[in-house]
Amino acid sequence: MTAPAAPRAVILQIGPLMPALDATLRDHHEVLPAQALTADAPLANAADAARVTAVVTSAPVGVPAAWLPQLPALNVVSSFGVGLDQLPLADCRARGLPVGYTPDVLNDCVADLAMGLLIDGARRIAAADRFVRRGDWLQGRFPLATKVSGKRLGIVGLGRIGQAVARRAAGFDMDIAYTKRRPAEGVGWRHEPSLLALAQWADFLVLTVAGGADTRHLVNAEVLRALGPHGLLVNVARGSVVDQAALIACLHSGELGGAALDVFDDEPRVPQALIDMEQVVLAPHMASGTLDTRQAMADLTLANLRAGLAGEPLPSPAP
Ligand code: 8YV
Repeated sequence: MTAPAAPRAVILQIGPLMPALDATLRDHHEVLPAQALTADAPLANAADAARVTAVVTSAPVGVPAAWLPQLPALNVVSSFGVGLDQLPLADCRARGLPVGYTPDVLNDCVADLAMGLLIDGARRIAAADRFVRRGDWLQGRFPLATKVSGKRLGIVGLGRIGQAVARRAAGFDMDIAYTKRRPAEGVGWRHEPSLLALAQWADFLVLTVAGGADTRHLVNAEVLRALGPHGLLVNVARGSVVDQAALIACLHSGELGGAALDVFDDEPRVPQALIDMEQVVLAPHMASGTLDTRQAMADLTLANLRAGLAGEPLPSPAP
């Protein structure tokens, strides 16, 4: 880790982090592990919970709001990742508790993977790899795929990651439009207020919008049907943004052409129906998963932790 270590603290670590970050935390602090997804209380021992001065977690795991009252000595929550949907921000704010997260440093890698998934979904690279490995090439040709360059790309949520996707897509001569509550400032791409209209127009629909209650099942059966039998859905946002049952039904019926997914409803469980479909590309929530980016995320997680423990403003506070 290049970031300096925080003063020694009692850290509640929720879920595993990257091994180097785990090790740095253990080297410099007393670390008490907890499992956000299974426990009602952060720790079996309430006396231990009362000693916790910092929580370190990751974006997909977050912090259960019900745990906060059980952690009276807490000074800071530091989350590894950009997503805020699993963090009890309002409760933390009410308590004056700083929350750190790691935006920006992952924009490139998430956008790179979005483009990779898009190209794979259209050109069927993973399916072609399976075709060659099975020896099917000896029997005949691989089916023709869908052209990528010059197509219509719809982006749902033109935040920092969405804009990085758009810049990459411009290199593929794509016609780019996006949906967002208000037009993004300083960008030349077309704003389309209606998601349904965007899906109807687009060949490829890429989701980069934040997760959470506001966007839950934003992409429903109607939107998927609008994208249509030749359309491709790419999701690097959150599983919750898509109605997964509707997605499976539309792929089955052929009302939607294909999907390339990095995120799911109940990770790491992926429905067998998706696994069984050749027109679906599957990835294990790995969009930010490069050594370079995860290192930068770890550094920022530690920097936020250190500042919070020292009572200083966080370098990257959650909004
Ligand atoms: C995870 C993510 O943080 O940043 C986010 O919101 O979902 C990811 O970058 C990463 O997969 C570690 O769990």
